[in-house]
Amino acid sequence: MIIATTGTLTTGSTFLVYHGPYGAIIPKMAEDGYRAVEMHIFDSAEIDRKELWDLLKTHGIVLTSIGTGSVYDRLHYSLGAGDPAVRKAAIRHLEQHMITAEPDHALVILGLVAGRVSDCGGNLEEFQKYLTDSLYRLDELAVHHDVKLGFELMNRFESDYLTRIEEGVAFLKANTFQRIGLHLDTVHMNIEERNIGNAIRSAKGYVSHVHVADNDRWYPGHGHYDFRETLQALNDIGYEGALALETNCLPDERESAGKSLRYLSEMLEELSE
Ligand code: LER
Ligand code: MN
Repeated sequence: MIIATTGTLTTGSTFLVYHGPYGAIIPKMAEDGYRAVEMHIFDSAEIDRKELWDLLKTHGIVLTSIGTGSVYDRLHYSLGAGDPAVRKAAIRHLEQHMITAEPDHALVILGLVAGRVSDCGGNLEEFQKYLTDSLYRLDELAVHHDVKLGFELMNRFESDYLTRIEEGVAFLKANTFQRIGLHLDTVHMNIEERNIGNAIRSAKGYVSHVHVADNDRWYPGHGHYDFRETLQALNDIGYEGALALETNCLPDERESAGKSLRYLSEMLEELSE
């Protein structure tokens, strides 16, 4: 497992770890000891991809994943929307992220952008059909760009479709996607799962990405989430992907980055003993 921090160009929010221009935040991540990052990007067509990739290579940082949810908040793009133009715009938008992800064959997150049944007038059957059709199209594009996709299971307050691991596994088993796996998040599992360790173990072969944050979205070790149980279960199923720190940068960026890295590194070390 590799510990990835998070970064974004967006400033003025405490959500995620490093905020600011790539030229400022990527050197800081490396200085703080990180070797991997998940970048949250509003629109991949607007960023300077060459600058991003040159900086990542110069500082020895792997791009594990791209967070995509801000387009749902800002433009309400949704893969299960009733309006075909909205679904098409969402797919076109996500393909731009796949192009950004190409050099490291990174994973593009399908979280908030998957949408909600309420985006489809509350019609569950239509929503399921539209979302599944969109996912098959994205899956083809992911094969073409040689990248991965992670369907994020989110809690009931942020999603109204597929919130538990059991449901996510059943959905993937019922389909034949080549590049789509489940993306877990400790904050969501903490709300939705009865037994987190057993739920993770039941998803063997299906987990492609993991977000980590304590139960209050601060750095791991701040609250009462049982990271030892989660890391043990991920280890048990042979998970070798990222633990991406989707935390708030509280009390400040450097302290949250440092504490997260120390806490998780020590726990991973214990597991490997
Ligand atoms: C997105 O990755 C996520 O986990 C959401 O809770 C953020 O709103
Ligand atoms: Mn998440």
